[in-house]
Amino acid sequence: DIEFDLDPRFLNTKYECLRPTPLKPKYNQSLVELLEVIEHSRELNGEERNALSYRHAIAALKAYPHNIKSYAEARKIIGVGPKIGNHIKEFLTTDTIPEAEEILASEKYQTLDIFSRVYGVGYKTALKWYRKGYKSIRECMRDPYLTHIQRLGLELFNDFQKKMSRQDIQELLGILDTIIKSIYSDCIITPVGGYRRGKEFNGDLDVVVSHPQEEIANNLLKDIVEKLMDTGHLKHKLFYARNKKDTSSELLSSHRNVMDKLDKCFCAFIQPSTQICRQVDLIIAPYSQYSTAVLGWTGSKQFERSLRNYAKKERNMTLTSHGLFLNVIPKRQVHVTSEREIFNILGIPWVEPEMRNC
Ligand code: DCP
Ligand code: MG
Repeated sequence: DIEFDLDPRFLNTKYECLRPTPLKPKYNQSLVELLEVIEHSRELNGEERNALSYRHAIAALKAYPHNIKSYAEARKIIGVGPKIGNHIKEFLTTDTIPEAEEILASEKYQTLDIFSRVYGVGYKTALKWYRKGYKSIRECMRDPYLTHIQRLGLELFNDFQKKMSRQDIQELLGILDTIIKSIYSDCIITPVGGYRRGKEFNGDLDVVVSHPQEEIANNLLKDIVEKLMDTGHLKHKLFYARNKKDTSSELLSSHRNVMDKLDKCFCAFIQPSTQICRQVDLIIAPYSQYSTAVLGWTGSKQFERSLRNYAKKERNMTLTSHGLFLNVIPKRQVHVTSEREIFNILGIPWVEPEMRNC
């Protein structure tokens, strides 16, 4: 048996949030890439449970401190069962995974992969278009039954496919900063999502905006969006939601994987220097929910999922973008003011945003 130095508390766990995961893991890269193909194909087939078990195994491999050398070693990792273990065995002997190769070569996968990248299109719509025989974005655009948002997504496809460098994002942040602070100078503007996790190239920009005065924060979305329209930066509103300001019962109702109830606008935003349309997701958080909103929107999705699961199963708490709650009757909110405080209360070692890339 091969010896390896997994710290059982922080490495070999089913909770990704307990261990640091860098953006570019040093080990097991090509294995991870092949497993990601299978995972994505499960997702495109609507096999969410199965996709999730691949995601757990992939996350564990990304954090693993050296290259896997044997089936036995792989199977010692929590999340690597016989199925995925066998794929790893295939990889160790052939340098590839036959199923992943088949998926990559299949026209169905290639087509669904493209369609599912369209804004507002999930696997179900992608599959519907595929079954109608469409092979390209151009053909989808001729579909007579498109919703408004699907048409918009298809029209914006080329622009949205272009990744943003960190410099592109800084340009957008500069504009947002100027415009938002011209409305209220003490707004707090925090870039989150992949950019905050250190990604070199990003598909969109996610920003959490807050203001110390509750009343101002409550109406901030409308003010910002109006100004962005007036200045000509905002081309289309892809998604716009303002939610009733209510008591704590509302704050608890966001479930796992369901969008939170923070005010938000997903914008198609013109980048001045390139004239490319960029997706900018604006999320408004009341000051009292600021730290949980920033934590919740920093990601990765898998990191968030594991945090919420950990809070629930190991601490009897509920963590959402709106706050941290004790699951006693009646539920009680735990007042938090920073990400670090949330990690402390949950008893999770601090993980830098750059290490939340599971
Ligand atoms: N998020 C979440 N659940 C949602 C929406 C968002 O947990 N329903 C979190 C996790 C994401 C982050 O917000 O990581 C930002 O969402 P994105 O979809 O923009 O994801 P990323 O920024 O991580 O990646 P990308 O480069 O695709 O934008
Ligand atoms: Mg993002």
